[in-house]
Amino acid sequence: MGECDTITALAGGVGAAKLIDGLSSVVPAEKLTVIVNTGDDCEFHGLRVSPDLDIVTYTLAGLVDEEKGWGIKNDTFNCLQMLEVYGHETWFKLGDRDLATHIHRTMMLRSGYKLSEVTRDICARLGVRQRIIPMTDEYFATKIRTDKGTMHFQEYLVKRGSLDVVREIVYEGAESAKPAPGVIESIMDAETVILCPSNPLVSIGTILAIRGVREALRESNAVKVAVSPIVGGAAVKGPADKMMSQLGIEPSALSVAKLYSDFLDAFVMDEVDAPLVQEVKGLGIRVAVTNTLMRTREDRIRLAKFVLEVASKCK
Ligand code: FO1
Repeated sequence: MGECDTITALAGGVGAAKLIDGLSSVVPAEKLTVIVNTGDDCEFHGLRVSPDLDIVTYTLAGLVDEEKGWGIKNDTFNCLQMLEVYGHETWFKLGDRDLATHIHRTMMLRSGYKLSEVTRDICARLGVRQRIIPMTDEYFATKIRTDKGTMHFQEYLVKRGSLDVVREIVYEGAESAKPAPGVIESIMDAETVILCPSNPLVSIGTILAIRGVREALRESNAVKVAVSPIVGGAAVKGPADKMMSQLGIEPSALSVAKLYSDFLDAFVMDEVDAPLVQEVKGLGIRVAVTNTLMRTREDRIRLAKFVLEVASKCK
């Protein structure tokens, strides 16, 4: 792999994990740090579930269910079926092997370990050598205010199928949650910071809502490159486009670039969005256009290489 910059990636769930998987095959493990959204974290059946941390960790460990992009491949759901017999809500599909992760995490948290320590332990046990850091060790919950009431993001997304009209995103805990150890340092010390193609409001937006993160991105000498999760006005996955338009933000790659324009050096967007190039450049951001869809492992690696090339041209 030769000489390589130190890289810090800001990540949400499935889209981010694919790019990080691509990066992992071109960047030595010890050079890659991933800061992960924990706003989606939720308690189910008394257990702490950290979906985005698990998606990234399972992907790098080669355990992820590739079809769904989350959970463990070939998992079974016996425990969940029995919970249903006992009358519990089972809309969040936790597999038997996945449950072991949540039991282990919850036990460690109850023994007094921080989420960042638990994450390090899980990574070590699953053979993941990249550094994965939760954005915060403290309470933070993404809540969605809709006409049907305010609900946790997972309830909005999974239980109710993101059908409610979003009126406001509430970052509960943002005033008090401190960045986890290594978050600010890894942004300040990196040569390249990559904002993965994740929902700019509820995945990257939550990380940016943590005290000091946005300031660190502005101050860091790293080259900062984002990959658009919006292609041709639609989200590649999830409700980002719907959420943006319901909140009065046009769902476009340009809008994503605007959300990051105070610190971004370069923006990678899909070739279908080539007509927006001049407008993004008008924000004072370099633009590079490529096929950003990651259908195969080769696509992931190709996009990762492309992003690194764009970053190296910004130096
Ligand atoms: N997403 C779903 O759409 N349905 C599920 O039942 C579901 C279960 C689940 C279990 C563990 C896990 O780590 C992730 C899971 N996800 C599920 C994904 C998750 O809700 C979201 O994709 C992320 O929170 C958004 O990044």
